[in-house]
Amino acid sequence: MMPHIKYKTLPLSLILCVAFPFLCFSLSKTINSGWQYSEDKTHWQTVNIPHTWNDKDAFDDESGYRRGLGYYKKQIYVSSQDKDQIFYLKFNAVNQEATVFINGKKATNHKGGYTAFNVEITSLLNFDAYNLIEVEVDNSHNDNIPPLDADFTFYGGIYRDVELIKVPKQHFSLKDFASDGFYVNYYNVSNDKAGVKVDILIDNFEIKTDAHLYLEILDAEGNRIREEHQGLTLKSYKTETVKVTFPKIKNPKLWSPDHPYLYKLQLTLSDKNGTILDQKQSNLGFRWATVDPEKGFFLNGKPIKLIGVNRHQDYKDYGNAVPIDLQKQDIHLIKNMGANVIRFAHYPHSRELYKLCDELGILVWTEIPIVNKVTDSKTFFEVSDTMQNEHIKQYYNYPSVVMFGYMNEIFLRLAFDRKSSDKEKEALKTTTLKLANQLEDLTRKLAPNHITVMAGHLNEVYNDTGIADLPMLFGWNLYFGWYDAQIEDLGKFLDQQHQRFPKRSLLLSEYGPGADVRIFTKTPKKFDFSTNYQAKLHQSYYKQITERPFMTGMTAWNFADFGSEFRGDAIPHVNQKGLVQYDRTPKDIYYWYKSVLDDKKPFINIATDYLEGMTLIEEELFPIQIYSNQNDVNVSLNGKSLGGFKVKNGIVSIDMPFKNGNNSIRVSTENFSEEKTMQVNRIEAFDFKNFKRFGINLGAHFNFYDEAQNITFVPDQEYKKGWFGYKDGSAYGMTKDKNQGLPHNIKNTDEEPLFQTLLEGCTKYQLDVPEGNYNIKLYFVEPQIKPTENIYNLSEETSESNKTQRIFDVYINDILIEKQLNLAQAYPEKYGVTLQANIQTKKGLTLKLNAIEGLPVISGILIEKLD
Ligand code: GCB
Repeated sequence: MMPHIKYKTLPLSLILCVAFPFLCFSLSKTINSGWQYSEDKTHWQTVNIPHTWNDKDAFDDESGYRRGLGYYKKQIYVSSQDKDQIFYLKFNAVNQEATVFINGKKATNHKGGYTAFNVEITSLLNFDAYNLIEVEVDNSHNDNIPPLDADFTFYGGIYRDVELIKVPKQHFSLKDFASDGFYVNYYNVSNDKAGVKVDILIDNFEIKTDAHLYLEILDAEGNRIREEHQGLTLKSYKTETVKVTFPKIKNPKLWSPDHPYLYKLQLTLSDKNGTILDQKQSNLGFRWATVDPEKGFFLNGKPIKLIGVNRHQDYKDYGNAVPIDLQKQDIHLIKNMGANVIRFAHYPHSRELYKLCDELGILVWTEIPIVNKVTDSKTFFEVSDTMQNEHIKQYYNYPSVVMFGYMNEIFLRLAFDRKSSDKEKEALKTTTLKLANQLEDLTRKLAPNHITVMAGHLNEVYNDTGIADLPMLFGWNLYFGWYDAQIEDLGKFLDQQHQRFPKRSLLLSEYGPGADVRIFTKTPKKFDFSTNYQAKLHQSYYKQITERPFMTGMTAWNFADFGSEFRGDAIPHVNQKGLVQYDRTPKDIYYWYKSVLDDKKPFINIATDYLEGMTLIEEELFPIQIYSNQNDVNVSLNGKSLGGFKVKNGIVSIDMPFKNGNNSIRVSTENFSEEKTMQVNRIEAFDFKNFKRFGINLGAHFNFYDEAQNITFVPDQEYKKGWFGYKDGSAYGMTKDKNQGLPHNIKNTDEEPLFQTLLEGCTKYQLDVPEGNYNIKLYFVEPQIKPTENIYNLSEETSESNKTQRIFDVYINDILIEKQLNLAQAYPEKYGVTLQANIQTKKGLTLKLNAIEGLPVISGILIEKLD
């Protein structure tokens, strides 16, 4: 909406500028389209910004992602009409090192992939001609640029907007770490009054001259409620700092997640004749945030429990080059879930998103990517310092930002380091502390009204070194019930910490298990990747945090699944701890959070991540969770009422007597209802009635829905007469032993969860199917991995290599299917292998794996009745 301006009080030129904005002389435009990109400067292709060269290869099993150089070039025409203007290029983010050339001459080099940088290019331009911009981008490992190491993919490329900025010789400074050239500070903010001070930097690219500065504050309706004029004399070729203090505003409307009321600050610079030179604006939100080690987080003097998410910026099929509109949908989804806080992890995200947090009412923790370890090089220290300067100065004016951070799990690599001597480790601790102190001081100096933060992993080193007491708020990233111990241990740990360090304010800055929507089980277990385990962990954590007043809050890891190239979770190269999938389809747990956090409108969700094509066996009941923010709900199945239920902790859990075929669940309150239909294949035990296809996930306690074949592989069991199961052998996989069991990237398949669990030492498996002709598919993989290939794991243990050869013959009903199957020898490492055969039987199928050497292994069986 156009602000309502009282023209009478403005100089003529300002009136003209407001009425005819084209009269303003500063201009910033994106130049994102039609860049040429090459990896070798020989073969060029046309691309648009945002762009990354790792959107595909970071998910490719064979290639791994290319970390190295990428070249970009583009021509821009500059007219001599603009010869009195000053030109800048602004790169909003290039990962991770960029060298910019204009017409063949080096203009700048920038290190760090997540903050913006500007370069002034005026003297390098040719007028009335095309000018060549070239950018050499490097995302190879660089010991001087954080992050050195982290659990996310470092996609290379120019992945945020590139802007061409053209300004008159006097303008709001573009030189202060690519900030907007002004910084908003609030003073004496309370319910009764609120003060605003603005520090403004103005660059003069000429000899001494007079200018005029005009600042106004508009309310949300566009009414001007404050204005300040200031005459200036700008020194020759200097940057001037101007401080403007507005008289306090009475009875201000405060900003909060529930009422994100925003004022607007508008800044106008004009020359001595009143001609407008430059304009800027910013959101203003009156709020003050504090933390208390006993009572938690306070906003505007009121306690509020911070409950929200961490967010990574990448997105399925886009890498980090995600269109901004798609990214904005994330923020809406997060708000819709009822969250009141986002930790933008582990680096600054697009500025547009912070602006959206201002508007929607979400508190923000933002940080720079100093993750897992540091080095003691001078350059690393300098780059870290510059990065935090850029970060704070570029993100300072968003009222949603209340927390500035600078390190995550900075002792992670040290804790796992088995090579360095004690002396070397001590030296690294000292270096890390030195950098932490330096950055803490810098952050407090640059952002004196913000809360400083840092996050650590489960290790005493954060206490021993005292690093946890540097920031005003310390975040623990805790994975009890995943990498460590049990879900219930969270509260105990936090209580102990609180007791030992009563002056320290705490946040649970990360938590959560991996979860794959294709995996479900009645008996959720650690590391099974089931959505049921995800529900169990999050629901318990929420309870444990909300019942502890000293905890400021919790931010789930992670809002969405994200790319982490070296990982082999149930989907390889993806960290699956998201509340929503990589393409942002919500997992059930997202809706559970909504049911406990958002009470604005009645809400019901039937948790059905895993119900697609479900197979159930005879009388089996399956527990279904229903999520709602209502107190009571009525539930019916296939038109028959199952009764009324009390909702506790947002949940009603019901063992559902599903029938074979389509089932419809209806959940209702007085004036609101929700319905879902699902397909169940109920197979009757002991006679295989309703049986057409039957899949078993060998060695697993969970169901796996295989989308490509549209079938659910049921959990394994010991043989029961007339039914199916193993006669010997033992489960080997994710849940048997943490290290053995960590999921690995299995090649040649998308059905990892089927392969990742298996039976070892099984020589006989029986299915008592009726007479018929069957197609039988057997799934195999050699499960042992070398310790060096062990994936990212926060536990202290390592796996041992005991790679032994296994050779076995495969028979079905005494018919030889495969002689001397030797998976390790005949196939590449961790390669999914299937064997298929048609077998006619009078009664039953008996699979025999006759060992010649070592213990036989098998991952799955799928049988299809042909007639
Ligand atoms: C952590 C890290 C985060 C990882 C996460 C995980 O503690 O801070 O970067 O992605 O654990 O999933 O292991």
